[in-house]
Amino acid sequence: MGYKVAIVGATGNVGREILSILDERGFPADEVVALASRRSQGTEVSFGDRVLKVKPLDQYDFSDTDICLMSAGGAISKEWAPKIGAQGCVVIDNSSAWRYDAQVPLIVPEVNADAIVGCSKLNIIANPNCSTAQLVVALKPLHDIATIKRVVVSTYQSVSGAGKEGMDELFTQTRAVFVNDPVESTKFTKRIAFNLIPHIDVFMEDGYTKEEWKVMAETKKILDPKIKLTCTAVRVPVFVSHSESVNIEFEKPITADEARDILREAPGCLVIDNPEEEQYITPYEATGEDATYISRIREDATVENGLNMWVVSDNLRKGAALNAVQIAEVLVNRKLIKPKKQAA
Ligand code: 11C
Repeated sequence: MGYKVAIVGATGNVGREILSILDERGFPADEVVALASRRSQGTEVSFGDRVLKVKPLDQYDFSDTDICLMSAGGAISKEWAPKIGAQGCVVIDNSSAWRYDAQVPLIVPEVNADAIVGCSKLNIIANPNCSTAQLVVALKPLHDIATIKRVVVSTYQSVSGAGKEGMDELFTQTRAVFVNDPVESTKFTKRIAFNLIPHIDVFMEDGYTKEEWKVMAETKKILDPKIKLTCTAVRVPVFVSHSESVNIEFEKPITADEARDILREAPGCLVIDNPEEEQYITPYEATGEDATYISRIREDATVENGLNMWVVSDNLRKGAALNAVQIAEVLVNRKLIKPKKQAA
């Protein structure tokens, strides 16, 4: 007997990706239900070779559903995740609504799967921000060996991080430039086509953006609160996959060769690093893939025990949908959840 799984936000970029990853990985689901707002009722979404008709969230009874994968924005999660959790259904939430709640585990399975145990009384598990997920997958194996003191990260984030509207705006603006039409910005604060924008999410009082704050706060919660981290987050005219330039200072010595060897063996990581043969990864190449790619590993001679590296991953997969499905797999594989139908 398998699990009953609901996807909230099934019509969005991440919801559709969750459906395709559940199918690709053969998740042990007997039934998969696609949910969204009433506006999307009746819309059809693909699940493998099947077509699911989207049902309205507010008319759905979660009492016989085991796992709810949620990706419908913070306001929906804030309101619905506790109600769904109270019906005995474990919510894996992709929004930022619950990530910083001390009662809610924030999980990247390659890094802190053990933190799921005794998951919150709320029955909510949070999925991190996309830029954090790929970063901690690459940092964790190095932290285990040489203890990270400080990280300086600059992100190059694709427009799909801002949803379908972000992708549409890059496409429309690019076409407008070619046909000499006026270029209008509605989703982003400035033009994104043939440009980049050092502003993702709102500005905070200290001058950082909320996106930058998220990377700092989440890395500490997932990996180690002692790590000092500073971030500059930049939107770039790329459709899918986020890239990061990462400068790390360690407590103990570590060479670029040692880091390469460690990362080659690390879960979720794929090292492509032979610049002489032009072997390094770009966001275009990482799209549709599951790995966190690491390239350009080199020593930083300006500090003691310093390394630089380039980290790229598909933000809709490892940064969102794949990580959420991997959390569900941990629940199943570690027998932390039993199908309700079997339990009855
Ligand atoms: C972006 N990282 O690229 C954001 C999207 O907290 O889950 C994901 C926001 C979040 O715009």
